Amino acid sequence: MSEFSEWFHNILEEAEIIDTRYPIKGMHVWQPQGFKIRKYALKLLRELLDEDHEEVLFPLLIPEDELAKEAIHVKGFEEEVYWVTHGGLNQLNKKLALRPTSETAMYPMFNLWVRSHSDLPMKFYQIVNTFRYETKHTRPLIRVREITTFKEAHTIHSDSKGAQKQVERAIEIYSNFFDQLGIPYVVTRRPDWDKFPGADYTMAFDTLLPDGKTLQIGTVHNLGQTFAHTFDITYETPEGEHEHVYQTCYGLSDRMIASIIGIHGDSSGLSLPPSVAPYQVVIVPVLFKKGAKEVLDFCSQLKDKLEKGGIRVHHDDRDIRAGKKYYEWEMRGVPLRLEIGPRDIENNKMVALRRDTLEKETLDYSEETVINDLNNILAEITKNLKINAWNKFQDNIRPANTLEEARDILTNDKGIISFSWCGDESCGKEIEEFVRVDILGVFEESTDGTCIKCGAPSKTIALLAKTY
Ligand code: A5A
Ligand code: MG
Ligand code: ZN
Repeated sequence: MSEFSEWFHNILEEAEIIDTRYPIKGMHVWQPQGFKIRKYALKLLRELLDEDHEEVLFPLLIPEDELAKEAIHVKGFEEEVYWVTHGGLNQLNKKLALRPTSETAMYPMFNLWVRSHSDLPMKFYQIVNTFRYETKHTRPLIRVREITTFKEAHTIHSDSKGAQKQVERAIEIYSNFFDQLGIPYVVTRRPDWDKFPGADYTMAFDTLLPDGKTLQIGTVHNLGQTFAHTFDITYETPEGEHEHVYQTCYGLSDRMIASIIGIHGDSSGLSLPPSVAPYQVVIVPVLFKKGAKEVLDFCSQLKDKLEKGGIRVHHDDRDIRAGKKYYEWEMRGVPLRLEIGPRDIENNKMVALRRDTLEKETLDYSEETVINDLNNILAEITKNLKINAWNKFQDNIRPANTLEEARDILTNDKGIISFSWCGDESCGKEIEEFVRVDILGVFEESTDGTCIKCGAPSKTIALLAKTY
């Protein structure tokens, strides 16, 4: 196990995020702390999507014949599908698949729902569990067989331009989401041999975990008319003709939580962005024999005040050593800790420790401004987490001019390599073979260089990385 892997598994356990002892490989239990982080992350996501999408909920089971209808799609998933074959003691005459994703659950219904051009566009999403019998090494939150937090959006458009625009819009929504969490990312167009089964093309978000491997944290697919033809999804044009629709879909998973944990965490444990922290502030009373009651009363009142002001706050008045409390809240990633003793109350002060910097400072306490003051610090923490994460990310993207150079960098420093590529599949495959990692995708169009493999004028700048 790599150092990061070990850290990651330990923190999931110690911070009570996920219990991995459930007796099915790749299926885990969300514990209360993890569930809260997940809940707040989904709250941010729903706020973004609810602007112009509608939330729906489809059944978990998909009839075999619907799943099989779209040949390319089913081919891509056939090795990963779990099947329900029995109802009680009776063998079902039609097997039912546990959804690996919901195109083939939704699109037969879209066939019924879409009527007229005036219905379009339609934009739906659902947040559900999906099941994939992954054969690569499973890891909690990163590669699971029950994806418990699968957010999938599905949109329907009357023309190709509408679908294309929606791809851009989805990239904007996901960028906004990851920005709020301070998670750095790069967006690439996946090579054709690595696109979503059934898509015209796939755009993907990748981030970098501390061990130098990238993690695909989201994908946006332009489905063109492939599924529309398969499921005969048509609309009536103003002229009374029947035309097939254009579709997109885009998804996120538990990996969003994995990246919050993995990217912001450090040797002291979690370090959570305030927007998803179960507690944003913890108050630790500093007690001496004399004046203990006053301090506890002050801290309780402060807690009530902050709570009313909309801050998620906890008053840790347990009768244990303060040092133990400090250790625990740091490990759990609480963004801001306030330490308040009798002297502080007397002087209208409080000591604050920021989890992101682990630095202490003494703040002025004023009843009128305390909520505003703390919110400002929380906003600073959010900003600082993001800046640090992006700096680390950008430091780990390195250009390479030759394949040998690319291989050396990947061996010594890991991270992401940028290189010029002619765009040919055969060159791409040979590059992957030589450096023994995957091409993430095309980062941008550029004719400035020559292909790192064949020397022909390049068409693109693409990225290479060892991936999860
Ligand atoms: N219907 C589309 C949206 C779809 O299924 N796309 S996808 O196959 O690319 O999956 C969406 C996202 O789920 C991926 O970008 C990846 O971040 C995540 N994902 C895929 N398999 C996963 C697994 N086994 N464990 C955790 N996350 C996974
Ligand atoms: Mg897969
Ligand atoms: Zn080439």
